[in-house]
Amino acid sequence: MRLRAVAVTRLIIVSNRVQATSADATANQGGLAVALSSALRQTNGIWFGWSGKETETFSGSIDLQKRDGVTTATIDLEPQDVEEYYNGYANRTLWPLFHYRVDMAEFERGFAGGYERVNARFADTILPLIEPADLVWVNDYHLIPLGRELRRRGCDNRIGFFLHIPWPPMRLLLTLPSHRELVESLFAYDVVGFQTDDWMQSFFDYVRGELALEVGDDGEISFAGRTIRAVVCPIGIDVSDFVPQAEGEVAARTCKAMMVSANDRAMIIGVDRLDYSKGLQERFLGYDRFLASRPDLHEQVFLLQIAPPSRADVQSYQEIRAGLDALSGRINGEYASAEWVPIRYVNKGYPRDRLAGMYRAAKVGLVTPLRDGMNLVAKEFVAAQDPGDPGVLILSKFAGAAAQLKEAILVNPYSAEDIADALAQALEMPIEQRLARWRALMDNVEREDVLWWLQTFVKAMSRD
Ligand code: ADQ
Repeated sequence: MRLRAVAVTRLIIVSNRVQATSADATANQGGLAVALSSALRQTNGIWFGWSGKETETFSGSIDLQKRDGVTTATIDLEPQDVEEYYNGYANRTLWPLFHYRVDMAEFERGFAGGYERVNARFADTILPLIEPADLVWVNDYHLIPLGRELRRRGCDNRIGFFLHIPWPPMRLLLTLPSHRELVESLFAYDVVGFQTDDWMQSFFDYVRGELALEVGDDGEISFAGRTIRAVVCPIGIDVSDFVPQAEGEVAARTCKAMMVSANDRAMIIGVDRLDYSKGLQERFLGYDRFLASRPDLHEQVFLLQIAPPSRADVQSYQEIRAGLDALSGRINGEYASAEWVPIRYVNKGYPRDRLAGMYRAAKVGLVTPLRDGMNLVAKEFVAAQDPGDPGVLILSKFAGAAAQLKEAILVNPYSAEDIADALAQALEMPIEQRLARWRALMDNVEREDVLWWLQTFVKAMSRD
């Protein structure tokens, strides 16, 4: 990806994990890693974060590397840090709560303590790397208090924070024992970015309702002597990299192989990290309902669900995996014939070029998270389509991407009937309508790509 005159100032990007990806990397890493490594390629910045490795005793020693045009700086964490900060507060407290799953959120003081400790460790380690003119960009829910920790250590650079996941409604956030401290720590930043206006409005509800603050026309909010600006800045994909991959040789071979194996059946594709927020069980139940209501289409369609396991150390993720194994087995057992299996359920990741070929071979992209900050799979599906014969995107109303991708068939992912109806509509959609919808979707995916996201956020951060 070429960066058109973007950051004049050096960028220091901080996120939990640092995974500079080469274009052909298998991406069972999240969308954040994919997007940031694309964005940082050919810039002169540093990407700082946890190496993913553990060490007996925290030393703060930094592993500095230059890979694929991106300088990365990583640190190892102690096992207790990983348990309390990463598996604990980030993945068992904030992730479920911010995806509206209070029922799954675990509130443990030990987790909160580990979260504060690791954020302080990040600040200690990163501070010597920061030069006076640098822009510091902190990413995601793992690191909300990092800006405050940096300020406490005397950092007066411009610091921005971007939240990749939803911001929860005020009444849900109130269930977090330290909600106020968490929100107040955001006021250490200069700019706070959200994927959609919906998430930003939930944040405003909290600062108005709980902190009794006013929100200015420009999203400005003042508290304890500091003023932050909240902005909406939806993340996109690296179109200039992904479209050529979708049109490349590997994708063409993969697409052809899929077509042969599909044997004239229409393929519906789902690609998600195995996570309860992605609505996989509800999706399978919607497909089950579709099969029940349309016996005429049996043997003519199949669902390819690709779902590489993630966060396998967390029990709820083990449970969802077991649940999906059982459900796909039940549906296949009920409908399969000697020649046809209705669900092909694959628990592994694929290189991006092969993934692009699979998207292209599909007639329907089924993207139905129960709640998602954005969802990059929806955008990748659109970008990978054959412009002369595009597939149809079915998208959850509750994905951030729905605010941009309005020409998709938008569904309520909790409703099996909604999903079943949308599948029938997508599979029977006339070519003219498919073309018109795809063109409008692709215009958006091309216009608001990852470069646009990077430039828009950096511009907001640079503004005095
Ligand atoms: P994620 O929850 O990880 O990201 P998403 O945006 O869909 O979700 O990104 C997933 C990425 O992983 C995509 O690029 C996809 O291609 C890749 N991927 C998934 N399964 C794969 C497989 N089997 N093989 C290869 N690649 C696979 C978080 C938030 C999202 C937000 C992003 C970016 O939860 O809402 O869109 O960050 O901000």
